[in-house]
Amino acid sequence: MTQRTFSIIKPDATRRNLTGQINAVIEAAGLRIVAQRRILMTRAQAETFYGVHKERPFFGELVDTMTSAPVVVQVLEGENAVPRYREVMGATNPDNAAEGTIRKLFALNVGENSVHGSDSDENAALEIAQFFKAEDIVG
Ligand code: FUP
Repeated sequence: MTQRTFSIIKPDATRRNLTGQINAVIEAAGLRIVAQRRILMTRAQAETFYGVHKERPFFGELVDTMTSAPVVVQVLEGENAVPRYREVMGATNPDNAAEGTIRKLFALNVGENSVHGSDSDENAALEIAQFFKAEDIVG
């Protein structure tokens, strides 16, 4: 089934000029980038986006990190895009990420792990809607 998921290329990766290399891994995995924009997230955007983590001890640091440099927000489309992209990203902590995954290839540590990808269809729809208008997604 063709699905969409939401992706972020995070500050640690944009800072090291890895946008193109990460996009190449995404495309080689059969996912299509159907919308993409480079932005500097505001604290309010990051706090909304990571709202589920607001009680966690790392929340402040997470918001600091996500607003520290530009990010690239993306909509990816493909067969089972949500689980497929999770597979391509690898485990949250790069120490546990499988060979060939984006996080194994590029992530620095659990807090600077280069990419975000939605964990369910429901969250994908909410996350896409936070950053993109329907007419800006061209599949
Ligand atoms: P993921 O879905 O793989 O991005 O992982 P989570 O939703 O569990 O975590 C979201 C973000 O919180 C991570 F990408 C980085 C940050 N985080 C930490 O900084 N420390 C942790 O122990 C767990 C997550």
